[in-house]
Amino acid sequence: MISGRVLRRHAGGYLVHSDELNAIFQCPVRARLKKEGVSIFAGDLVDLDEVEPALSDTERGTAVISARHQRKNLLTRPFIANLDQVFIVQAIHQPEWNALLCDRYLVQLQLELEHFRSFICLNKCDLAEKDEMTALRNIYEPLGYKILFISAKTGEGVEELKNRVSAKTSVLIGPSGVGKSSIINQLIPELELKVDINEDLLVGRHTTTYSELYKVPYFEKNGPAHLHAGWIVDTPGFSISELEYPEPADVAWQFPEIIELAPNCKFSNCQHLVEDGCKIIETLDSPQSKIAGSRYASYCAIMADAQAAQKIRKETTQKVDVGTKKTVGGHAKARVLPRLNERFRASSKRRGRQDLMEFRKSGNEELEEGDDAEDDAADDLGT
Ligand SMILES: Nc1nc2c(ncn2[C@@H]2O[C@H](COP(=O)(O)OP(=O)(O)O)[C@@H](O)[C@H]2O)c(=O)[nH]1
Ligand SMILES: [Mg+2]
Ligand SMILES: [Zn+2]
Repeated sequence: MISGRVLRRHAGGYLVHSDELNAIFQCPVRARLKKEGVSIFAGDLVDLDEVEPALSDTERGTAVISARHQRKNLLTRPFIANLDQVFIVQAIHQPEWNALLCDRYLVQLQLELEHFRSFICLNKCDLAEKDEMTALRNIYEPLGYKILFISAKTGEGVEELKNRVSAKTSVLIGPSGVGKSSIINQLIPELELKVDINEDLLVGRHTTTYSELYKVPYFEKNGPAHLHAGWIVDTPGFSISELEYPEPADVAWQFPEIIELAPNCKFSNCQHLVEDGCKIIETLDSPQSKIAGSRYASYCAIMADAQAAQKIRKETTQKVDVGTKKTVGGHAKARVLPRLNERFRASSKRRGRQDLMEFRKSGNEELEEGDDAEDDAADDLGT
């Protein structure tokens, strides 16, 4: 039995890389796993059976995925399993630095992933002034977030990035146009990812419309004596509004500088928004404040969204009580689910999927369509 790493979906199955055999296999999934509702995403580690090596260089070997290993973690936008690190990529200019987007990602990642490290990766530093970079470093590094300044154009900082991604599984996330594909091209020149083209218009091979793990070779400075492969994933850009909203009570915990001061607030359930005796609000005006204005603004914006989403969730629950329902599943396997408010619906695909999974687990019935529904959900979320 050999094991492998799922690189991406392909032709109704998956492309799986075996480190042991140093080869990529085209692998369907054993029917039993499908029945059990075991999901498989890029980055998953799997067992392979019935391994048939390729007979020539121009074709791929085949194998069958017979088991999925326990995951270390799972990113849901897009779905990628077993990440060691996430690089939040932005530019300072073109497009302009967006503090809320960065902070929103940090919150999201911290709530969603375990056992991982996040970095802020500022690309296009050839277009930025030194003091702009210093200002950002002064905000984030005291909080424990390392910033990497790089330029995919001039190559500045790329060596450090190479060192960081070696022997690890990493993903680049961030809005369109900040240079994610350009960075990966610097790391793996032979890949030639398409750059600077509206991704919506593309359906070709190397467009970022699905998640795929790419192998990053790592050469030590004094020659290619020592080879540690890393894995890196490019992602399409997406906007804040597509992220799932956290519970309001969880938000403050994701801001280290707020949590440090919160015990001094007058009320133990202080939300640090408008309350009397709030130490966070008090300190904002002081010149020694450890809380950057931009970070507090992000906190307020994320709280506002989280509260609005919570309100919608409550209303939705009530609506279900008065019987607003929809049917999913089709055929004789239909199941009634609450119909969700328009705004909440997009962010609740994951929940819908969980419902589906639970339904299958509870399952005296096989929900074959479930697999498609799940894949579609993954597709929707991944594009
Ligand atoms: N000046 C400058 N331009 C860059 C840099 N990196 C990427 N670009 C340009 O930014 C545009 C978007 O890059 P792309 O890699 O497609 O961004 P993605 O949408 O995040 O994958 C392209 O025109 C790149 O040539 C950089 O470091 N400096
Ligand atoms: Mg791209
Ligand atoms: Zn407070």
